[in-house]
Amino acid sequence: MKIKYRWLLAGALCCGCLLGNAGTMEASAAAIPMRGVVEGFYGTPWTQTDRLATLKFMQQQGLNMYIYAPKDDPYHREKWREPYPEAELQSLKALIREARRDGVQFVFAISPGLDMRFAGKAGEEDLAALLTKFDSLYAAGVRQFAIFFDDIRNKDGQSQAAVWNAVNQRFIHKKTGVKPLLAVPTEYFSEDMVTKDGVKPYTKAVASLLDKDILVMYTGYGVVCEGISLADITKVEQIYGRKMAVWWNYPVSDYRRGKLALGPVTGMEAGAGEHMAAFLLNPMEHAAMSRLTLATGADYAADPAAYEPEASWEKAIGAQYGELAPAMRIFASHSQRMENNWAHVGRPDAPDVRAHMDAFWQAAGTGKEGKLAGNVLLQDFQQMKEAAKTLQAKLPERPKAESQPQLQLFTQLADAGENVVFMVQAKQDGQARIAELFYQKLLRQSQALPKDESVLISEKTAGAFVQEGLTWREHHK
Ligand code: 14T
Repeated sequence: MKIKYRWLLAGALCCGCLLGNAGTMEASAAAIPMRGVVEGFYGTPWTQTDRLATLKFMQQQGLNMYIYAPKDDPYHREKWREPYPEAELQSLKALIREARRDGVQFVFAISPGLDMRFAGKAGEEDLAALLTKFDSLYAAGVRQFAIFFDDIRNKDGQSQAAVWNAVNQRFIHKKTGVKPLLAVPTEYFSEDMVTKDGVKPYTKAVASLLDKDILVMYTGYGVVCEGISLADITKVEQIYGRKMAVWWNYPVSDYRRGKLALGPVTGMEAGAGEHMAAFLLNPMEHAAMSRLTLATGADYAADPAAYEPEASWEKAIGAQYGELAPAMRIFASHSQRMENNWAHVGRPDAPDVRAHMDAFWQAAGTGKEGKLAGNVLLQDFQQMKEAAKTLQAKLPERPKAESQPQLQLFTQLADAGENVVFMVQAKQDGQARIAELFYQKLLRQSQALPKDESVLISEKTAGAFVQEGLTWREHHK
């Protein structure tokens, strides 16, 4: 009951003030001035309900900026020139009103780079179209704007800078009450800004031409990377001649959609926060499950020097899941690391369980020690299964729907892992026929696992252990 109540409180239908100060983060003097969420992922944009609930949640967390930039809102990117239809405009207005009530600055972003024309008459037309679009959103109540040129082919820094500056001078400076313009350049991570010979031409052009009062966003040394080092952010600060705004690509999961990113913000080097004009987290398309990370990001941005990822994460789990916290801690622990060929961020999945597995394989065949290591692992798998069962039964609707596939896979992996231990123990007890039965079961279990990457959890821990069990069998026939 308690837990459902908390979710209701944080939901769209209720009043955040009832929550009192639970979970509220007081921003210290050292807080990063602008902190919040950039809805900037590819994939199904958040619903109106998601956004309204997130704005309330942000207020509770002391987050003060929401950038509206869903890649797959046609009127944000592909059809950026077209005005919002009346219904969509009404929805945006409701968000703008809610944001104001919540003390959150609503920023409207546009991504015109797919087909914007920069030169001659066509260039003037497109600039006019952009200004008209911004005008309509100003009329709707927006008081801060952004122009993004990420993930496009055009690398004409001079022309892009001319657009940012023209909008800055003809719109941002002219309208009353409008806050500084935000910009995402095409080279938006530091590895892409420089070569061994120095700053690349695009970045050089933008950095030298861009009006000094325009805020520039960047994602770190990579698009999705381990953290922000002091050296990196000061290097980019030097290049751009201003403090940078950080667009943090965690917990966003659009490049690995089968996985939930449920860990804390990590990798922020001491002192880096003092150089951030803004810290904005790009979330998952799963709004409810994004909240664990968002809460830790709020803690980080409120006081970077005092931030401790583990403590903040524990606090967030407790505040958001109440009596379900122990189960959620186990599940979330197995779903933190986001990694593929080019992306790598987040703590490793369940390193404690991974260590138990390593100890188990070390001890396999060593009699008593092997038995003990196996029993430790059996306990882990038991806890995992119980956690999944509890969450399946008791999670509120939204988080349950968002984590359903991963909860199911989590159960499958724990079942199969348990079976690996049984198989190895039987074999070591000299019970070859029983070991064979466990192996047959393991085969069936492993064949029932998803064959693609559409559902992912604990790839290098619970996931890998199943494969390790099969490999072990190959060597112990
Ligand atoms: F604007 C940027 F700061 C940015 O991060 N842009 C996109 C962003 O919308 C997306 O959510 C994020 C994570 O996938 O990364 C950027 O998009 C990319 C970049 C790549 F290099 C998507 C795929 C890539 F290969």
